[in-house]
Amino acid sequence: MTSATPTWTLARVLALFEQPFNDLLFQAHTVHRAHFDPNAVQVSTLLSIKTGACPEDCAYCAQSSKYETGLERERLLPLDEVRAAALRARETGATRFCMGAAWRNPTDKQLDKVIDMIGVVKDLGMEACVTLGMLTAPQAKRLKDAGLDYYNHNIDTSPEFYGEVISTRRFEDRLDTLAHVRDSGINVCSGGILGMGESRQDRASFLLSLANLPRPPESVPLNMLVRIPGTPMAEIPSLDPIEFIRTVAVARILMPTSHVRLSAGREGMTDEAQAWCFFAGANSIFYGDKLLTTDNADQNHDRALFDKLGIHPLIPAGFTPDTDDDEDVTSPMGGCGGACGHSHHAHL
Ligand code: SAM
Ligand code: DTB
Ligand code: SF4
Repeated sequence: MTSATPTWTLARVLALFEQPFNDLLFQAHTVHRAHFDPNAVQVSTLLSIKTGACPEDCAYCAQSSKYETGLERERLLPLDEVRAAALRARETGATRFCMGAAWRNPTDKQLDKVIDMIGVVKDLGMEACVTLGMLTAPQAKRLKDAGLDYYNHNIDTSPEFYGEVISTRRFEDRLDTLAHVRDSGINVCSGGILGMGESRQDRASFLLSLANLPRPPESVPLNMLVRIPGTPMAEIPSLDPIEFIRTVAVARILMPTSHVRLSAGREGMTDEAQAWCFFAGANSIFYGDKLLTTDNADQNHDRALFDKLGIHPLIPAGFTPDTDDDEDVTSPMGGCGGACGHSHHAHL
């Protein structure tokens, strides 16, 4: 007998959503335990390497040039600033460093600079991720050759709701970039935003689109909309946290081996809501004071939350921080060297 992978349809995904909360969470947690250490959470830190003045019109975004959000545009960060930020991220316990640029797509010259940045992050022994907008196949290949581990490119929402959010590029354009990333051998990071006024059916269709990619993404960021004053989404009513938790659970069931990341919007979530998300199958977070342009959950608070929940950071197999050249660098053990009694696990 072969073990059948369920073929998900929109009706079946909606049926998952509509179960009683306890049934859904039990199912999701069971799937989670079958594939992951339920107490390990992957920790990434974000840096905006090129902020603002983006030509796209994503209705949620602080960085779109189409809206008056009061954000100051910045030039591409110099390499030494990137290195300093990555080092700080490593010191505080992140194992992956993600760099985002407010571009529709990078030029080849811009890519040269990003490739240097990837080299710097890899030299620090960290996993590297970038999100630069649309890519061509040769550009994806260049990033792979530079040692890039993950490329983030979100589908953002369902194909049906997409037109309400962005008009300057198509859903299919996103899929093309994801295919180039996949074909190059880079791990795919793709997810989206919840709470943009989409329906539950849209949330189901959004997750189904990710699960039905030729291969599901290795990493699935789920962002709760951060309402940015000046954008068309500034006044959207907030999504019920219970519905957000349900969405995490459905993502876990549909994509059993993907890392599901609690991304933007954690700052506005209670500890209890985050704890439920971890139970439902979320096993990655953005950690650090800032996301790209907005504040993230406080680092001390995150450390305390991990302690309260008995969660430890996941140390990836290839994580080999080379501390020789950095006098003030502590290890991903958080600097205690095991002296605090957590020697069998790293902690933040
Ligand atoms: N410019 C590139 C692009 O869009 O492909 C990369 C950076 S972009 C800021 C990365 C992702 O961040 C977006 O696709 C979106 O899912 C998420 N994001 C941006 N602004 C957000 C907000 N206000 N609230 C929640 N998520 C947001
Ligand atoms: C993703 O899905 N979320 C991150 C990352 N990918 C690049 C970005 C969140 C941005 C939140 C709004 C801001 O800080 O501007
Ligand atoms: Fe530009 Fe990315 Fe923001 Fe869209 S989400 S406006 S592409 S920076």
